[in-house]
Amino acid sequence: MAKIIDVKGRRVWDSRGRATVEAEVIVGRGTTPLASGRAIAPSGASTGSGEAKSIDAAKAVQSLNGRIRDALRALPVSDQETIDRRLIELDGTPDKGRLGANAMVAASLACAQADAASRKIPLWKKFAGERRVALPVPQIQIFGGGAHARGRVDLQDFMIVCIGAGSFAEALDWTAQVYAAAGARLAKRNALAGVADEGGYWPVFKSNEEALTELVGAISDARLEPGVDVAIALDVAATQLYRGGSYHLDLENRALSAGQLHAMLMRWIERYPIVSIEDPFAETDAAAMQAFTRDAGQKIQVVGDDFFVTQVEKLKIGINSGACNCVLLKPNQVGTVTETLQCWEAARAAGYRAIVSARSGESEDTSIVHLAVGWGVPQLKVGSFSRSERMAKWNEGLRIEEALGAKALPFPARKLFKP
Ligand code: 2PG
Ligand code: MG
Repeated sequence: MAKIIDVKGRRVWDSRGRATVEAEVIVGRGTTPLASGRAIAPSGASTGSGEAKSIDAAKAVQSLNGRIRDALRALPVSDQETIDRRLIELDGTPDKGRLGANAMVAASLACAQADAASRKIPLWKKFAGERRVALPVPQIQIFGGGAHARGRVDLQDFMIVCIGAGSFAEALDWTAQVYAAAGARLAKRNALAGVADEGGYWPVFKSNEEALTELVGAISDARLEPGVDVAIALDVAATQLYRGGSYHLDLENRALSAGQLHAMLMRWIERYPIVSIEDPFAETDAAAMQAFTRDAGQKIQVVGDDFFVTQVEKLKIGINSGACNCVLLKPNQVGTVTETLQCWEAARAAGYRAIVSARSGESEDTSIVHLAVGWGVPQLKVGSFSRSERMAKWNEGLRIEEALGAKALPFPARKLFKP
């Protein structure tokens, strides 16, 4: 059985050009190295206040090269739970601020990678074991706004879901067509300001609703049928809009009460082929989240991101009070692989859906794609359809789909989102 011989921290750079941390874990028998695994911590811009706390990258490197290395050495690398428990105990704080959630998540994922490498299996297989798995259905951003684009449009993510696609590869083919069509439409109108942090277009629109009409137009331009082939998913990231008890749509120079935002979103659900809305209300506005789930939850996915921050206690409160029906799973919001898995297991047991998600600050690391496949999480969100930190993940999904071949379970899009 391979044991952890060494852990190294390294300061590297993320997709926003900001310093982050990479962990490298070396495993072997005795003192003979057999294999190694690496992982890079991502970072958010629209972070929930309850997220595990990342620390300065240089300090995270010190954590890895010092305390984390000492604590993990000699542990069997296949025992992810013990590794993660050791990290949690060593940190000893509720918010992971001592070791740093960035150092912890990099270490936790790098151990998983090293275990898979030492057993010469892909990472997804470590988690799936002999279970049959499917590729997750992607949510792919076409327009980016909010905290990722200096607020050009107030809502953060206007995404598509290829609900009629028969495979991951087909979903990406359709996405390429929609992404190109959306870009062409914007360029024609001189409304293209650039691309936002996750590679979606940063549009010059007069209203948030214009993004929806343009998105429907782009789907049609791509010769796909809105609501049948391709549907829309939104991340309102409403915590970012919430000031002084109301929701500020700066682009439209107006502030909405929770009731008005609720009514606006309900109207959009009637008018546009929307299948999923993430963080429709602020992380502190539980009553509004419950009311919205009650009214919209039969029809669409109501996703908690900042609202749950991948923390099982918060998820359980949501489940008991009827807030949301889907949870976003971001390993760095909680700090370890095991705690992320616990959140997914609690969601599944309660009949909640889940989406594995990247952050707005990312890297070439593709571990999360393997987590989604290996755990059987049926949806994946990693940003848009440009910028290599995003494409690395979509392309990794294609490799996994190819490797699974006929052994894959059916692609779950049509089952999840029956038109
Ligand atoms: C989100 C993520 C990814 P951030 O809100 O879902 O889109 O953004 O990483 O900035 O929290
Ligand atoms: Mg979000």
